[in-house]
Amino acid sequence: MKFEIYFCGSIRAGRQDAEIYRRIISKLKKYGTVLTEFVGTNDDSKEGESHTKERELSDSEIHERDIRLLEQCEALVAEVTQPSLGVGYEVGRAVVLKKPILCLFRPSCGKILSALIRGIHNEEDIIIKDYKESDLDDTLQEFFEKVQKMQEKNKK
Ligand code: 6IA
Repeated sequence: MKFEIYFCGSIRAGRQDAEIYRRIISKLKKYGTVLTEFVGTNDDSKEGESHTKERELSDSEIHERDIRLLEQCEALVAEVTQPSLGVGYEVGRAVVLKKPILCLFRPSCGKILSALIRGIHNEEDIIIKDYKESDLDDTLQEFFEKVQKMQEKNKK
């Protein structure tokens, strides 16, 4: 299985889960290419050149580039525990683009997930999943098997 994956996580809405994003991204690499690896980059680390370039983009360039990547991707995975306008917007655009979607939410954080995210679950190509990190391997495997089956079905 090799997919182009768009990963979403909070940036300006708060970086408290950045380390979790990084760990999810490293697991996603088993299933293909993560188009938005910068979401998991440790903000305090020495930044590589590509990350430095991220900072030089204007907001409209970031938006344009992210929408292009969103159109290109074959699946979107979002960590939605830390509420973020940008992540909500990306998930909404991915629904309209009919991309397979997996939203990951940690109930242990004590927050309540927006009905506008929880409510899009359909058990088929849009999965909203309450998870613990120890469940991640199984959750990702199950989701990408579904994506694979959907792609095979669409080819027929
Ligand atoms: O509203 P937020 O900033 O929390 O929205 C986060 C989401 O929007 C992420 O899933 C990203 O895909 C997207 N996003 C927000 N800011 C950026 C950005 N800024 N670059 C690319 N995508 C972004 C500059 C890069 C930063 C790592 C220095």
